[in-house]
Amino acid sequence: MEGGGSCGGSDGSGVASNYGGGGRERPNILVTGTPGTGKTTTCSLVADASHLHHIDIGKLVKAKHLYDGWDEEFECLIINEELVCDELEDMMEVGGNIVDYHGCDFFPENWFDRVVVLQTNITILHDRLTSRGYMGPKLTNNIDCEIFQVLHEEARSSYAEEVVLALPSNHIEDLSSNVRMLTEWVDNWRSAGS
Ligand code: DAT
Repeated sequence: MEGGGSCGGSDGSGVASNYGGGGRERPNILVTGTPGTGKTTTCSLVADASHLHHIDIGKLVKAKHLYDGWDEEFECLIINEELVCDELEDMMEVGGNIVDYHGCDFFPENWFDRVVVLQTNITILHDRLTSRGYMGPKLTNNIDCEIFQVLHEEARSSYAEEVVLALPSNHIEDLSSNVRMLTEWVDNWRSAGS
């Protein structure tokens, strides 16, 4: 992966287990997955439909200089995870955020009520990444990341099983159904205390 399965979740639909903690009035969602799987596209549509605040960690890191340097091999910024978490803390406490990043093991577990892992067929992902100009180690590393389901494993080892949901993101129909399902989940979400 740059810098750094099947449906999880309690019922696979993502709609049943929508009671969260943390005292938030609105849920926080993390959308993760290998670069090119559709995180930004999905987050931006869900954010519009559900009135969530879309936080693109890559953009935030650049804008606020939350990095330690540049990785020459993978041609990406080396993010400072502690600075990123400090930057996000207050917003995450309030809730109503959809966070978009190709990593998930350094955020506090209790920040998220749902962790979505997008997954893309290797041939499709290869086409998306090459058309983005990826080549060499950056391309191979990202493809390997998807083949070995690195983000799904990372999510499963960092968050409770019922919070993690893997979703296919190959075709436009997947995009529509993922956005619809997540929007419905947000609409039905109630904090555990209410
Ligand atoms: P990411 O943020 O994970 O890097 P992206 O949202 O930028 O990915 O999407 C990469 C490209 O793939 C972009 O051209 C939009 C397209 N795309 C994303 N999800 C898709 C889907 N489910 N069906 C078809 N195209 C999709």
